[in-house]
Amino acid sequence: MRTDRTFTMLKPDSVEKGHIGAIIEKITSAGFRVVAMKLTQMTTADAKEFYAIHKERPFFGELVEYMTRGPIVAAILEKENAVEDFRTLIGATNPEDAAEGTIRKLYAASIGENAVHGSDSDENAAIEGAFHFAGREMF
Ligand code: DAT
Ligand code: MG
Repeated sequence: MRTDRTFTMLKPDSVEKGHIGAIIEKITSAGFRVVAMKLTQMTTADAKEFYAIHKERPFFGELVEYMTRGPIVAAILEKENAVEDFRTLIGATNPEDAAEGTIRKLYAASIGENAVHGSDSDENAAIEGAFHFAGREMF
């Protein structure tokens, strides 16, 4: 069996609204194993680097403001087909388009404040996990 990893963040709105426990319950119930997890806060420089691919987009400033306004839960998750299955579990970027039962449908307020991040490829999962965690923090 192939075992893969993905990277997630429970974004500031999820932490502010007290949704950490409910969202982690959905993630572990869906078969993901927690490899690494912590409460942390991104600096402006961190958020600009993490989301550098979006730097020319009109929403970039708002995205950086939002992602740095309070703590996040960062985590690395393991499961067969982790990247794709986690994207399915969180739902579409815009919660209005997200399928029933997905994390964004349940907990996201808007496309800008959409509750959770999920890596979009195995390559980015490795880059994003290493951005937030040292090797000794992965189990
Ligand atoms: P995803 O997080 O589903 O991978 P993305 O990589 O296209 O989506 O965008 C990263 C984040 O940027 C997204 O989670 C929320 C924000 N964002 C994307 N499109 C947006 C838009 N049209 N207006 C405001 N924020 C947006
Ligand atoms: Mg993305």
